Amino acid sequence: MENLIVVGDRVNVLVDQDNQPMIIERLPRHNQLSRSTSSRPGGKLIEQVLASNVDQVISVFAAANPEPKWNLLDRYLVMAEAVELPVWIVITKTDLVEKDHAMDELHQQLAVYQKIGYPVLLTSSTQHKGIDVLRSILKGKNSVLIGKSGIGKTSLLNTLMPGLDYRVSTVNEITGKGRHTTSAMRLLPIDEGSTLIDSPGTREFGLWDIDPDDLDRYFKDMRSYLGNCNFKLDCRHEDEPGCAVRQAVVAGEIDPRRYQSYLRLKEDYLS
Ligand SMILES: Nc1nc2c(ncn2[C@@H]2O[C@H](COP(=O)(O)OP(=O)(O)OP(=O)(O)O)[C@@H](O)[C@H]2O)c(=O)[nH]1
Ligand SMILES: [Mg+2]
Ligand SMILES: [Zn+2]
Repeated sequence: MENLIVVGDRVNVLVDQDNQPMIIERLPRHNQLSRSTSSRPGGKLIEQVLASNVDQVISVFAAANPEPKWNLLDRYLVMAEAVELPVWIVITKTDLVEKDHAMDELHQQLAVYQKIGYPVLLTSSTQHKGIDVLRSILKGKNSVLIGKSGIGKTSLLNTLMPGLDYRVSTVNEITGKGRHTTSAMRLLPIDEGSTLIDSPGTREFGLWDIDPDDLDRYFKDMRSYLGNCNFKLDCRHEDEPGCAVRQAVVAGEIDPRRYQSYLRLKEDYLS
């Protein structure tokens, strides 16, 4: 029942004689973003719709504190590809990266995604860097911020909308984790025609309703090789002879870490 109305839904409202609005109907959703979750640890997995009527996903990672988790980004990308939504990769807290070699490493990782076709934006809320570009990316669209707790999603919003002053809190110094400051999804009008949904950082991010056999298609960098394996679309891209995907990894056309990430995600499903 909790998925009946989610952030982003369009509804028809009736205003009663006390001027109280009442939802009488939810209009059909163009799309919805979901993750799988359980109501208690070890419990049955259920679908949690995070948001609906979304035009693009802004997947957010901090340059540091906490460090980016590229396998998690791969998960977000699969989720977005499965519902055919465009994704921006936004990096926050670039002011925390002081050493050149750390910046080089970040750029190296990001280049993998840029090569696949995912656009990247570097930002810093404290230095007000990248904020105007972010604003232009959001223009005229319904966007949703996705990312772990403490990576600076709400800070981005506060910087975009001075005066908003949503609550943010520091990352725990001992665990390096966020404190789950934002506790619910909320939609914010940025300007006429642009809205942004801030989300609570999720501890776990299970994929919902994705067939493990389809995972290869949702890795955009693997897609163009899929029909070329000896076993055609039946190939698992593991140890089959004549696997075009593995050949592309060996040839350096597909990033090995992305390939490992694909195998890992598939294994997560099967376990
Ligand atoms: N140095 C630096 N710190 C930042 C930046 N952006 C956010 N922070 C800090 O990071 C911490 C977490 O920021 P939040 O905006 O609360 O993170 P969040 O992603 O909204 O976290 P949840 O609501 O828990 O999901 C706060 O202490 C912020 O001040 C930045 O660009 N640079
Ligand atoms: Mg927040
Ligand atoms: Zn194959």
